[in-house]
Amino acid sequence: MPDYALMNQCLYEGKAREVEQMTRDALAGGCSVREVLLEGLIAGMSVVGEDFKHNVLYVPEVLIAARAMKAGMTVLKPLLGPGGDTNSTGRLLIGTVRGDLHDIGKNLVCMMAEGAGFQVKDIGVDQSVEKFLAAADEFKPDVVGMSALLTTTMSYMKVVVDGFEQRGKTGIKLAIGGAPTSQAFADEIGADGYGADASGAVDLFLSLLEKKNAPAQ
Ligand code: B1M
Repeated sequence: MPDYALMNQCLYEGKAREVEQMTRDALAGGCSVREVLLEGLIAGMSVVGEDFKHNVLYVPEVLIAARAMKAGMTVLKPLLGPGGDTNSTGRLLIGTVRGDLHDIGKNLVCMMAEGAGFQVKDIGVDQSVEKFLAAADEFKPDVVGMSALLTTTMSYMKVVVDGFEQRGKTGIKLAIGGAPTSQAFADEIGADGYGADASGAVDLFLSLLEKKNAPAQ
């Protein structure tokens, strides 16, 4: 059993190399990708979040911790990569909405979606409605996913939803996620669904795909 408390502490202190090595060691020791992700990485980041909230940590420390988290995620990514039944999957366009620079959760969603066989186009952070629309024209997604971590940026999701509505969505399903969002908020802004976490997001994308491909009644 890996010392997840130590791994969490290393992540907290931003020791990227140590976190990367511990991630490798945990996998080599037979731990599942899911366990290492949840117990080793996400648990450590939650403590960072709490201390950030209470002004124990400030932006530079959080950025360094985020870099350590990404180092661990880089090891896990190939193991979450495409495999399985690619016939049942679709195309996902995803980005963090305008004004918002948070991308760790979005990146995790991308990895899990790729793991489920989705073709993923990630347009990055701080993306305007125009960028979402232009990327959709080019990539032709089945699902467009939006991420927001700030209460001040989540309202921009409605701008994106409205942008797609005004243009006629042509069957594209719109999904949202990120800590301040909820199913109630998705309903309020007219999005097609909300995913609470990365695996919930993948379940959502799959169910939206099923709805999209269902024969019209
Ligand atoms: Co920011 N930050 N931050 N931050 N930051 C939060 C979000 C905050 C809650 C911290 C706090 O006060 N406790 C707070 C928001 C408060 C609020 O709005 N209610 C906050 C703030 C205030 C800010 C700044 C304004 C701080 C400042 O400058 N004064 C600033 C804003 C910058 C900006 O975006 N314009 C800022 C900056 C930053 C950093 C740059 C330092 C860094 C981001 C680095 C990066 O992402 N590259 C950062 C970080 C790291 C955080 C915390 C600590 C961690 C976020 C994270 O990565 N979590 C965060 C506190 C927290 O969340 N506890 C915080 C781990 C990740 C795996 O979870 O992102 O929730 P999460 O993603 C989950 C789900 O939400 C979901 O699945 C993911 C995986 O399970 N999900 C989706 C996400 N997207 C989805 C999309 C989907 C479906 C599910 O479908 C499409």
